[in-house]
Amino acid sequence: MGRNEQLSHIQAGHPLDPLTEAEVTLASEILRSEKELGVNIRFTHVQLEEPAKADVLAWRPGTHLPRRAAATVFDCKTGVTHVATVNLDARTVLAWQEHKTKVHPYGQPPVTIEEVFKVGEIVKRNQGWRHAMTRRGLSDAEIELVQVDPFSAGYFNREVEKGRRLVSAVSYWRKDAKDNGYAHPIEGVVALVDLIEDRVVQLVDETDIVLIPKRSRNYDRDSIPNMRGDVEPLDIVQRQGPSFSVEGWKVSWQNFSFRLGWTAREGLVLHQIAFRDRDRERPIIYRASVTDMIVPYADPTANHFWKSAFDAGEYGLGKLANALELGCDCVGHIHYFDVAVADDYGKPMTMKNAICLHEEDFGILWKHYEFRNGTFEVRRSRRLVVSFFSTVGNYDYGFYWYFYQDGTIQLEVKLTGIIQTAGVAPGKSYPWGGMVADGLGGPTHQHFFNARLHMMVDGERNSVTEHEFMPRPWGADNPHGNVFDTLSRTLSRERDAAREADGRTGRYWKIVNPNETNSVGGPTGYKLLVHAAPVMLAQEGCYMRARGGFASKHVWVTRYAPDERYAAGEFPNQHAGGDGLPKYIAQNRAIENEDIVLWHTFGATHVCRPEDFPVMPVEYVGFALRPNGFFAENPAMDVPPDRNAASRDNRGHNSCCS
Ligand SMILES: [Cu+2]
Repeated sequence: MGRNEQLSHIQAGHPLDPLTEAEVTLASEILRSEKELGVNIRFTHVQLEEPAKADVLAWRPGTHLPRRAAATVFDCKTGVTHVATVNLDARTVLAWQEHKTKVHPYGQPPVTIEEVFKVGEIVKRNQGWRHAMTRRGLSDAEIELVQVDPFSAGYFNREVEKGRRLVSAVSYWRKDAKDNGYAHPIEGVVALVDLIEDRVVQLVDETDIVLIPKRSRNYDRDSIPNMRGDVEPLDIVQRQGPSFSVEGWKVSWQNFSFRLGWTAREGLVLHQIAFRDRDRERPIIYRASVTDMIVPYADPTANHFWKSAFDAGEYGLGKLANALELGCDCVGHIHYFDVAVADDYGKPMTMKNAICLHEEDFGILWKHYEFRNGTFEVRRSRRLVVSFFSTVGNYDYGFYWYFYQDGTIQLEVKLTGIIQTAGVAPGKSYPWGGMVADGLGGPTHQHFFNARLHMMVDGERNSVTEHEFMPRPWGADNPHGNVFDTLSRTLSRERDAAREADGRTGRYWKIVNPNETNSVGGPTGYKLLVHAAPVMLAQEGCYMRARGGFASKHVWVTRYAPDERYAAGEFPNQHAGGDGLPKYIAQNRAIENEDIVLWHTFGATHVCRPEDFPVMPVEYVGFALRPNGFFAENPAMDVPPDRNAASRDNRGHNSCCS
């Protein structure tokens, strides 16, 4: 099939469909020829430039919106960076703008895969670093085996870092190439690497030497000789197939429908989430994704104080996504989506099985036993799962969107993988976190995620209301003392809408459509359920806080603006700070009954424990959106009773309860 045929084929699709391999190729070819890009050009992404929202909403099948691609490219010998938009229909470059990386507030494109791999060689060529290893007792052969981890360098207003494209490299001793290096951190040595000049520009080699912990802590199956023998197979059987249907990038399931998208930075994007309520297709969210992360560490020593990875903006959750495999990550009847992306050189590649779609049983949906007349009704709940996993260095993050039959939408992030570690001198305790093994500590840190939810509850104009519980004083209106109030207010301006959760008052938020009236006379809405976990605990004025300002509040509401896409701004890598949500809300636009975006920061504060090693059991964080005055009654009353044909009780009978 020629490229034109492939393109005309995809043009029959939806304007939000991700680029095909042919479109990725075409986009980089147009850029290469029109801008005369040479061999030194690197691409951080080539992906769909989404059409304007108004155009998408007005689009009808059979009509065509121009296909456009967005790309960020930089010259790996000069660092000169351009942000480009390509019109794939007209085969022209629509926009070509230089992004200034050498002037304040800086901000570099994300670290590429090529750069991740070259840092080890650059560091190992450096005589100072080799000397630091020798000082710590390593032979030449051991030095060759050292694992060098490039880590985003952050920004600390040091002269050496200004205008440079950098990563900081920390090192781990390994017994052999398969050994888990994180069990053997080499403290007191940090190499700041210039990725354009391919050299170490600053080396920290502390005078005091901390003994390298040498006990191996491996997790591959060969390293676990005695696996438990009492795990029987638990098969998920769906003889008649799944209850979802997939049409291109559109998914339909149990009245829900949505479209899938993908970007290098966010990974999975959900578009146009809607619920069919009898005969009405009711929109809920126009676009949903996790746009950034920050993982600030709370250890002030040389190897750790600067660690504050923005895993989305500095690396790319989509770029580092895993190929999921049947029977491993997901079970049951699985539908996988492959995603076409660009490699560092703008060439197309397919991320096989990047997105997983499947159904799960989820316990009881609703139930009642009426003992007076023997009426017994129970329904089992199931949920639709759309997920992907991303491995960013030592950590692995799973992003799981769940849809429930009662209209609930949930995002659960699964945190697993290997913690950052710190060597601790024998006999000493570790003051900056928890000990995980002899001579091995885990620095305390926080993980923050920011979900951007472009809301569209029953239409394009929504408001956010805040609610909290307050005891009512004794008085004529509370004669028995049992009354308490639910205080409510509408967030009217952006600066007033940067909010923290409060467990004591049970503070919560609703996204409502004040132009629609529900069955009991109120606006239709969805409730945001959050966890009142700590926001960023680093001090005001600290660089990681200035750069990751989005993590200082749980809830933000902005008036929709197409160029306000990321919680930490467009170029958080080495950015001096101040971009993203704090900057967006400084405009203090009116947000009541407007086209609004709800941004929710959630996360975990992680004090490491022995059980987190060598691989951490999954920790869960996230949020949910539940219909609240959206439906006229429980929308899952019409779910039929389950047949449970494969279930058996201890007497061998089918345990079907209906
Ligand atoms: Cu952690």
